[in-house]
Amino acid sequence: MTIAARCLQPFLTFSFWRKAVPEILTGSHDAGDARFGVVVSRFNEPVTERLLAGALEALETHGVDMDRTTVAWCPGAVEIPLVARKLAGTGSYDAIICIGAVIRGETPHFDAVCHAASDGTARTALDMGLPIVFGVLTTDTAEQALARSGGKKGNKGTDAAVAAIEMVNLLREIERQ
Ligand code: INI
Repeated sequence: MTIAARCLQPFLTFSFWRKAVPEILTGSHDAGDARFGVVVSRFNEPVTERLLAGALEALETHGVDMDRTTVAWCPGAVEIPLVARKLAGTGSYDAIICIGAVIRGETPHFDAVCHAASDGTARTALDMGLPIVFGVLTTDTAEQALARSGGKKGNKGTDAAVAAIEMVNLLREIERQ
């Protein structure tokens, strides 16, 4: 900083012509004391168990106490929203992480399963006022699903867990306003 700029800085900072700046709110990735519920569907289990492993590993890495974490297994992605809603309704969790794998393959009702899972999850989050994070893969092939569950394209379970932590902290920041 030049000497002139250093001399002017106090005036610029405190004067009425200072440019207004927005307040920025962000959620940290430090889980602190937050409690998480995880819903995972059994359909395409070779994929969903990899997603679950990624999610639990991420939670632990960010400081979550596994003794205060619940994992609920359900049949398929269609059932995820109801289980998420029930977990949210207990009041015991700060966020719910939803994990599943819908693979198009030859499945004629692929779109219906995807919509039921995604719309139901989004609605549950709004109804319950809680972060309900969508870690459900929707892919055309099993190879694409494996690549996104700890393969070449990362792990969507990990991403979902990190998003859940961030959302808990962002909502806390907003509530502190
Ligand atoms: N459920 C899934 O989680 N993934 C799928 O790919 C899938 N396919 O392809 O059909 C699937 N179907 C089952 C569905 O989620 C329900 O469990 C079932 O319809 C009973 O309600």
